[in-house]
Amino acid sequence: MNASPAIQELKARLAQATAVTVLTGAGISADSGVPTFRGADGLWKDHRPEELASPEAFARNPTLVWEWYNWRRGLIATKQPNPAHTALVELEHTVNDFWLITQNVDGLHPLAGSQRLSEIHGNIWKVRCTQCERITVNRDMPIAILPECSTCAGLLRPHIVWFGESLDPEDLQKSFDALRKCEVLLIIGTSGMVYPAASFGPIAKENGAFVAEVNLDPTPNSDLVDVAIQGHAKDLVPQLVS
Ligand code: BV8
Ligand code: ZN
Repeated sequence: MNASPAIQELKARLAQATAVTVLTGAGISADSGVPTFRGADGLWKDHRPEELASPEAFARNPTLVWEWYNWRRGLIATKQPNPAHTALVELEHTVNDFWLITQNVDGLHPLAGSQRLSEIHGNIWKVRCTQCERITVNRDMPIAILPECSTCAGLLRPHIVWFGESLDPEDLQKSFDALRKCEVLLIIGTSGMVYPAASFGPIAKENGAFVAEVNLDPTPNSDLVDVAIQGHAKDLVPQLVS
């Protein structure tokens, strides 16, 4: 089908860019069957995000928080990357200076083969000891509740950035570098509500990047971007990259 002028322009810019940064959110995994956070089938529908994804919730009731993460790990374990994830791996191999910033904790980008990426909100398959801070990959399904560190017997928590917690300074630095130097920033499948990721579009814009958005719906970013393309990421992203 002949692509719209917006898709053609974005495709051309991606083809000639030497530095491209991509920011993804839950929408890119929706086509893999992973529920989004704030959509109709939202993961949060029976829980408010702050209710469970916060250090206070974990301190108050670690068992409930681990039960919720076990449910999510079980769900995500059955999901595969979709053509949008795969297209970003292709883009990573063709663009000279590429960086992927994802807010997703589902691990589908690394599973698809993305290597030049920052998982700025962590990864649901990683756990961190609350005592000795050791980070390990744990794919137990389900994880034993309450999980203990094999080194110091401390309580393990998901290695995920909860609301009210700061992001890893290294991830932030890497993200800011990528936002400053990119010629094109492609924002895919995020509602643009959660900070600091919500400020990444404006930062790239300030630095002169061509900013584009792929989303089912308009978002707070839509007024800012140079091109907003509406539709499913699994259909649109491969068109932009091929
Ligand atoms: C921090 C891990 C400093 C948990 C997550 C008031 C004002 C401003 C900021 C704040 C405030 N109050 C508090 C804050 C700070 C807070 C924040 O931003 N709150 C928001 C809610 C207002 N941020 C923080 O706390 C961050 N830390 O700021 O540190 C600090 C330190 C101390 C005290 C204060 C501040 C930490 C944020 C990280 C939180 N952790 N996840 C877990 O997953 O278990 S965030 C969570 O939301 C996920 O990571 C998710 O990725 C992220 C963003 O959501 P989206 O990815 O955008 O998903 P969503 O469902 O919202 O949207 C999906 C989109 O896809 C939609 O637009 C939809 O249309 C589209 N879509 C759907 N299907 C498709 C599609 N698009 C294309 N194709 C499709 N098929
Ligand atoms: Zn430990």
